[in-house]
Amino acid sequence: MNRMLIAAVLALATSAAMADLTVKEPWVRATVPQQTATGAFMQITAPKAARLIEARSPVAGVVQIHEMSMDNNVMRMREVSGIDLPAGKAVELKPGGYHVMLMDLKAPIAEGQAVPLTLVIEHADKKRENVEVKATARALGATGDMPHKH
Ligand SMILES: [Cu+2]
Repeated sequence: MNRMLIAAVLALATSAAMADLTVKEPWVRATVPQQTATGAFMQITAPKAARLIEARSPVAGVVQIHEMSMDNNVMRMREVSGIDLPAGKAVELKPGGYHVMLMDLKAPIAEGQAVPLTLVIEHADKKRENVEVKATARALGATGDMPHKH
């Protein structure tokens, strides 16, 4: 990842923060040819209790909110109706846990690509807010936080 891209990601994280809610380090797992689904991960902190109820992305035909868990030593994913965001507490969407599932991908996602995501947040008063983030694609198998190598 080059420096300009990192700057762009940081700028986007800042603009998301102005929308009242913080989304840190959004990223998407890059895909290999023929792969039609992938996951998006991030850390969301809501200043007041809220709920992530929906996600959208122009790169995918279907976007769902998933939870991954171990069931008899088998990793399983299931769709959930949303993720609670307790006030002031960072909620992590990460491999092996909650994630935004991007399915029916329209094209492969290359490492370094910025993937636009819209997070639909429902506040306690039932008002909805769309939070736009750009998730950076990381190579298959990559984990951890912002890449420091290169
Ligand atoms: Cu999934």
